[in-house]
Amino acid sequence: MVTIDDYLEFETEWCPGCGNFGILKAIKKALVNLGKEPHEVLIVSGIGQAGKLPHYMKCNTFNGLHGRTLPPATGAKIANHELTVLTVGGDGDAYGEGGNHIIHAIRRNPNITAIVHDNQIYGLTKGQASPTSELGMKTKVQTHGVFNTPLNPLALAISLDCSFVARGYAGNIEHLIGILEEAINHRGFALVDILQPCVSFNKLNTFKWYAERVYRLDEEGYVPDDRITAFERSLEWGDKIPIGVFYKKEKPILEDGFSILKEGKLISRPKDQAHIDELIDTFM
Ligand SMILES: Cc1ncc(C[n+]2csc(CCOP(=O)(O)OP(=O)(O)O)c2C)c(N)n1
Ligand code: SF4
Repeated sequence: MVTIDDYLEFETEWCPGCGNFGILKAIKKALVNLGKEPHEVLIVSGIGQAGKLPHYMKCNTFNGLHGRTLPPATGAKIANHELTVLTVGGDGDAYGEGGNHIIHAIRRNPNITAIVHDNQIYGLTKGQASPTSELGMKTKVQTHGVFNTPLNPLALAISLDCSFVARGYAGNIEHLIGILEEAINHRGFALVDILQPCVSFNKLNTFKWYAERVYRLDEEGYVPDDRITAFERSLEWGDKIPIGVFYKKEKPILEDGFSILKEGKLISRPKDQAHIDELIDTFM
């Protein structure tokens, strides 16, 4: 039986107290609770502090370009649709540099879980504003305060009828584990935006700030099956910040469109090297 030790512990380069530690623990625990062995899992990351996460656990990993987690993750899922595929990245990676990709991944609906460490700042590059930074937040670059409207990832995803939309909080690991389990089990594209305090560069959205505001949707009897209600809830931000599953819907996934996958994994099919060489030659 798989245990958390199978995913191994590594020394990290994260700052002490960073919200990323809680997310790493929750991802490992969710995978163990679902009985997933490391060889059955692929984690694709981009660049950033969040993008380092796959370096700190043993499983299949791919660390690609900033903002470009979803194209290789989608390719890998098509090549081996039996893999459990997760992507991880920061809010800059997912919604800034990768903003185009997330929109089209939602439309395609591959069976992938996209995990976003949303610290509302560019952490690795030492604290510039990101797409989710609050209006007025001052940084070393935005010295007069952020004046671009923050992107609301949940509202965006729900407006595009994303098949699973949730928000977790790195300060409530038990709750986050449950959300991740549900997201990974969901058949379709699942966006899990996680409030992740960056203790070094975001002095506004701290653990204390969140602890005073975050509340659980499930404790209010919320049912995540209505798109309009979900959209309304996604706009709630300020004195009260909801966490949990906002919206869930069953719909056809990208893999359903490839009938050849019913015959088994593409990677298990016999390879015709002469045909591959012929194809490569067409690019020369
Ligand atoms: C295309 C591209 N643009 C910019 C950079 C420089 N860069 C590397 S990490 C980073 C910010 C990362 O912020 P975020 O994605 O929010 O992750 P965090 O470090 O906060 O976890 C930037 C701008 C890059 N590597 N590639
Ligand atoms: S800079 Fe921020 S996000 Fe990066 S490791 Fe430190 S606390 Fe975490």
